[in-house]
Amino acid sequence: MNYTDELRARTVHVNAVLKDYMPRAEGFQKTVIEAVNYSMEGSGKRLRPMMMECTYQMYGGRGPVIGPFMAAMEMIHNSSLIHDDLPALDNDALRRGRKTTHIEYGEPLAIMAGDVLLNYAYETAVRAFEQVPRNEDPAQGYARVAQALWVLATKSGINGMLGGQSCDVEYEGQALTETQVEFINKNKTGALIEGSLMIGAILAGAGSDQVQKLESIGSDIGLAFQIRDDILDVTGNAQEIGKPIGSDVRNKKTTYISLFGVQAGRQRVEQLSERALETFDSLDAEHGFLRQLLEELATRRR
Ligand code: GRG
Repeated sequence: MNYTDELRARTVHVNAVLKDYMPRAEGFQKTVIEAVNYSMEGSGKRLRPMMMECTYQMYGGRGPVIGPFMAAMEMIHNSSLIHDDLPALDNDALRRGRKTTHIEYGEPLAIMAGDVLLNYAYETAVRAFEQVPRNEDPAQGYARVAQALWVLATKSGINGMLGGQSCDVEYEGQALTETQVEFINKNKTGALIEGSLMIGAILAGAGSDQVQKLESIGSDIGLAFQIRDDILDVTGNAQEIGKPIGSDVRNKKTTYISLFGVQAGRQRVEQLSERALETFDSLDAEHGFLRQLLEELATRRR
């Protein structure tokens, strides 16, 4: 299968996994669940669960234990997008080509939907304990799920996505150094990508040296991904990326692009991608599709 067909097939597969784990909209709390499902149903690229499943397969992982973690990671990512679009943060009305959750459901319910989705992610991830394969030592299977849960929680938290985003919000309107911008990008965007690559490998039983290398690949790719996002915010096509451009200038954000310009941004993305691919090639296992996916992210247009 060529890369484009495989990307399409893998996206369809991730969407099917997500559908299995989404909550049913029923009961008095039906509307907030509808808001949660609305945010998840958009045409997201599903990169994080896709990367996670790739590293799982790369180290010989088989079976359904990965499913709850794939869904949980996308839920955490989506909860962050709901909150990121709120009037108090980026104040965006469009995401993935459709109305953002607070425009569709109102601000109070969108705040709740973000919280509900963040919590539901953990309600979902713990279901992996039920999926530990019966044909291997259960203690080893449970230990892997516990370690994966720890990575999921820490990469999302104050030393990961939430830490980076908190600084992004607090420092808005201030002149920042490259080190501060890099800290924000590595955490608010890189941490979930690091976590995704690591969790797949952990659940498949890869050694800690491999998991550490995947963390460093995730860090480089995550930083490159955010710089690419900042480039698209200046040069992108709003229709193609499904959200308005110019958000960083409007919100007075210091980005790698506002510091050094688009050209330098492109060079930095290339440098980071090259380093990530070098590390990828030094791993003990191969995955042609994942390698190409990581390569394509450097030049993505949406
Ligand atoms: C309630 C969990 C929670 C979080 C609040 C707002 C916030 C904290 C964090 C925001 C972090 C953030 C939005 C970082 C930007 C990451 C980024 C580049 C997102 C776009 O990712 P894509 O391109 O989007 O993968 P799709 O739509 O394809 O999924």
